Amino acid sequence: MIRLAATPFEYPFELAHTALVIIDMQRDFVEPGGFGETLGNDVTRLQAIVPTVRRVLDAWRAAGGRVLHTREAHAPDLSDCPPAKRLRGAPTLRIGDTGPMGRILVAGEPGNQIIPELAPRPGEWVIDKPGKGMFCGTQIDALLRSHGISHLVFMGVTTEVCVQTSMREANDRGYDCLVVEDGTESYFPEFKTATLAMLTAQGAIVGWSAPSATLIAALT
Ligand code: C5J
Repeated sequence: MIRLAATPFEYPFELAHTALVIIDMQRDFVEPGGFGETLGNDVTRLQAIVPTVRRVLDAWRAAGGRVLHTREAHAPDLSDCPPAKRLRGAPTLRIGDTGPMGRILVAGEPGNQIIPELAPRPGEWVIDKPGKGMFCGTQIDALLRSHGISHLVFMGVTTEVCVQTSMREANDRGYDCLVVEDGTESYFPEFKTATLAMLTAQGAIVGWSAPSATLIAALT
């Protein structure tokens, strides 16, 4: 049992029953020319966390923990993309349009791949999800339960969209969840700060948070 110093109080977890979940560290969000930039965002903010995410991932792998990578991805025929999601707002390119990294947010396209620094290794789970939350339209819950996973440690992007939505969905399904504070980022710094506060408030109403250094020290 690892007893991690965390906010708002200690987070105890067994490595054998915990998965490290890395949300959507794909080129669509982190590199210029992808979905994130089509929405008008400065993607360099998200690039800044890559070394931290890699350090935690390395420590987790070395400790022998399970890893789940997600990608926000739609089928090439967009049959799993609600028209409301595609048509909302005024992005420079819409989901399914062709940009410099291939079709925006479409499975199999260059932009949909996880960035090379964090590339999944054989044996790690890689799940495409059509929604912001990782349980919507996926078999993730069955996968985790069949492997006895009861605890989830989250990193990835963006804090207030896919990370927060996935953590809330997981909390409602009974998983004990922690987010790595410097292993997640938003295009909007104030949204990240507010998200970490609201997830951990009211006695960990959604879950816990801790810095990467604390987690890495506990794993090694
Ligand atoms: C967004 C995500 N922000 N992965 N997706 O649209 O957070």
